[in-house]
Amino acid sequence: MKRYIFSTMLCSHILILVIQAGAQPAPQIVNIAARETQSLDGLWKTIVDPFENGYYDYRRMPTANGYFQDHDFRADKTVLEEYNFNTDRTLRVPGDWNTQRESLYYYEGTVWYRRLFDFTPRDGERVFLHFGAVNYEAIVGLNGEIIGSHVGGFTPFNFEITDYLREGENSLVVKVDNKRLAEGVPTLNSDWWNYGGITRSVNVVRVPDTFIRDYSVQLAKGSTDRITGWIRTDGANPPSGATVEIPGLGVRQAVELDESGYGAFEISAAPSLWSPEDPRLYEVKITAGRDSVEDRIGFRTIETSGTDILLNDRKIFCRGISIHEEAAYGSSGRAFSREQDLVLLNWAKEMGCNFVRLAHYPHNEDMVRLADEMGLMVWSEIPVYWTIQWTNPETYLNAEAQLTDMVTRDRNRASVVIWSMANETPRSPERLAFLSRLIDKTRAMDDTRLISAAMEKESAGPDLLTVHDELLDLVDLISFNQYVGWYDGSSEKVDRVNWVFDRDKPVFITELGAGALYGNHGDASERFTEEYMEDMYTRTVDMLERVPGLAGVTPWILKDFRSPRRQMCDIQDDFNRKGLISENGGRKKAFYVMQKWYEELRRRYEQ
Ligand code: GCB
Repeated sequence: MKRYIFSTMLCSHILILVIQAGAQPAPQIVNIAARETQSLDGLWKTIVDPFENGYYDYRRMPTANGYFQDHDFRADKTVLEEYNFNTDRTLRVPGDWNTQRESLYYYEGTVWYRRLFDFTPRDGERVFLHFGAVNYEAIVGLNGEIIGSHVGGFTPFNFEITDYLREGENSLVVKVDNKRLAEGVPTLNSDWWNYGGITRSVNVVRVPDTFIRDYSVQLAKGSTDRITGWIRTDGANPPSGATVEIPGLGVRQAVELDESGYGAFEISAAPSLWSPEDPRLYEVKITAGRDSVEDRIGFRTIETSGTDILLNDRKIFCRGISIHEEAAYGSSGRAFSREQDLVLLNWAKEMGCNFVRLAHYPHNEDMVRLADEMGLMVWSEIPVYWTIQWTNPETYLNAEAQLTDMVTRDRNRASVVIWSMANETPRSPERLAFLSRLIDKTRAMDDTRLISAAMEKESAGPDLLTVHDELLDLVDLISFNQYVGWYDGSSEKVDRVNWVFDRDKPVFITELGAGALYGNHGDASERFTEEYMEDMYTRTVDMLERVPGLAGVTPWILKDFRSPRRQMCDIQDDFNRKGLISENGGRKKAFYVMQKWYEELRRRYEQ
């Protein structure tokens, strides 16, 4: 690829062409943890740049001639030059900037990050730069040259940097911009904190010239004794064959690769099936030419039959909870480590869950891998939330890219049983067309999991509720959010409400809840007290027992989480208070209502 100097502002129109002409990330390399990596986590130097002094992107600052608006800013040297990074102001990577520096608490804009690192090239190797996630837009420069850009705050991306690296010291600069955009995914409006920053780990990844980039290993749809999958290598002259080994099953299978480096396989094997009670994972080793990669994979089936969800052919009830990817204790903030994830998932376990809804975007990879190990089924979703620009082709491509990256990263995780397309999106023909395309795309990538979306309820008569949504014909579940007893009437209404559905599919309530400040006590009729929340949940449990075909529920939400929409002083203080647990670990009374009900359900279903 032809290169242009990142820092030469006079060439900025060329630079913009480079970005627009698709300095896109390379196809995603899966299972980075199993690779030889050099971690770039740690303290990075930073410059906060709300006016975009360092770099103007004319797509956001259009002028008549398409050049920069204010020529005063066109210095020869930009913030990309070393002397401007002569600062002690650092931010930790991974991490959001909002909870690391007080002045950035509400900040939405650009922060430049720089990190120096030493590198020693080796023959026969290719090198990639892998980001777990950057929210929202990242433009990446290495040694003064742009290597590419990425949009979307919750999915991994990687660039090949083999030809950009220098022996010795290298300078990596990332422009991170978390400004909300009307055409973005999510769009301007949401109910969670727009944490900016390099929010997940950054790694330099070394792989052989031709390497295993991606693979799928899972039970064939509907089968418990056939493992199917494929392997995809990347690089010139791929080997003609690969091997899949699963020592725990005595499997060693040769796989033929075609000229493009792709090969599919099918293996007869009868693994012990993964389930919440017995989350069995098998060591899997894939070898192709000089490359090999190891993973731990579980095998299970997931299907529906009428109103039942069947895991390994057995009817289950999904005792779930919704979770935002936010750390408990301390300054809260975006969760990024296994330890932080473990706190959240252990709380879900303590409540009696066998299922988690990872809302409202793909969480970090550790979360899903831990769910695999701990026996928690996962609902995974992309941030197509509320009112996306349904007719904007760029918005569609953005959503599809996030979906594709989520499925690519997690398709080998047994815990993930549901891919969800959207949350509470108002009905319209344009939205239906948009979501249908996403559904088709998902089924083409993975026909083994259930597909859904969190829809909205509607009235079907006095105190009678239902879901009427054209999407119901395309998805596997009747899944929807409902807040009877909170946004819809007060607690007494819960007792009166009944539900009716006109589809023979499992019903899944993806949200319900009420807000309470932990430690705020009062009468059960007083909103935001623990007593109101407890009473509302107690009545809701009775209502749930009346919902025909109910196969799962994920109340909103495990932990109080930050949201700029939540401004009630001394109660909310920037936190959505619907958590069953406070941000510092206080179990609210309603937590025990759910725990008790889930224990009953567990016994009932003997899970
Ligand atoms: C919803 C949204 C969720 C909000 C929640 C609330 O329906 O899906 O993102 O946080 O309600 O608390 O209002």
